[in-house]
Amino acid sequence: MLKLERQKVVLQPTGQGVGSRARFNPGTVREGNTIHMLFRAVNGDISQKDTYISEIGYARLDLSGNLQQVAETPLLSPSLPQEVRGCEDPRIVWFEGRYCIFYTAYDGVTARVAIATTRDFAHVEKLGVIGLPVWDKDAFIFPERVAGKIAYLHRIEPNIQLLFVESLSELLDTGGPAWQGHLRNLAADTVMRPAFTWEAKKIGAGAPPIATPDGWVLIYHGVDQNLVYRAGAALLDRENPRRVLARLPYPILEPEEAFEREGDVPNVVFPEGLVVVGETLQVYYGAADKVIGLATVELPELIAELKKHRI
Ligand code: BMA
Repeated sequence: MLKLERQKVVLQPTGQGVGSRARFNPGTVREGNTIHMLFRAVNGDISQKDTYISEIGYARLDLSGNLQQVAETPLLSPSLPQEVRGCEDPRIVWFEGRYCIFYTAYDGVTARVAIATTRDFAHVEKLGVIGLPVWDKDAFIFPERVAGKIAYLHRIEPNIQLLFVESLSELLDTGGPAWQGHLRNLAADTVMRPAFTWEAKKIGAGAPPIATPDGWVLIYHGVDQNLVYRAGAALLDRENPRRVLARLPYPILEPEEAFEREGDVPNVVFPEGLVVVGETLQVYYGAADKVIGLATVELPELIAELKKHRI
């Protein structure tokens, strides 16, 4: 079995600044020799639900995952009615000239997907919230068009679905034909369903996938019936990513270390950011809803292992 190799805790709360009590679930993107990271940041106490509201903070790392800077103010904070209870779980994609940020907008009742864009991680524009009447999260677009279209992966529990659209505005228009057709054909548009005991309750994608000649490498999370969160890996067809080419039957990372087992929510590893450095795949993940860890694997080894588990 192939497992991710833990490297270190890269970011944790210090009692001060953005995310003074919890810094977790990081989206990442590489720009040259810099890694931009956005993370879920909480200043409140999880035992007092009315103070437990997330914002999204920014940090910069070098290519070894060493922290260079944490911004003093959050990049995204609740301002829309759909996110009064928090902006959570950011994923970042460089797409057609700017960074697109996909995050969870939570109003205390329903979690939805919101989109924002930035060029510099200092100024940000909120494009809006995808207004489905159901709980929907764990979403992002692929980093490049697939067969000319924007490929959008999301999770209406307990499965992972994929929608093709022409534009981000079409993605925000849930009343439009693309979304309406998708909702009518949700079963056919489903990419992955829980298949193994360790992911029996629900699965959700993870991090925007990495393009390789063998297909898209997707890292996702699986939740078991005891609410333990683990990380899994799959390979999706390059031209038709609704087709799963391979999927590992076992998790590649699971809560084992103290910082993954104990925190605000126990027994959680929650990958949201991938960075490729040479042949190494870096996986950035939230641990126990408290801190951020880095684990790695050699990309050729992961692909070779995936190929042993073709579907
Ligand atoms: C999910 C999200 C994540 C969190 C996980 C475990 O539903 O809220 O932000 O890490 O639960 O608590």
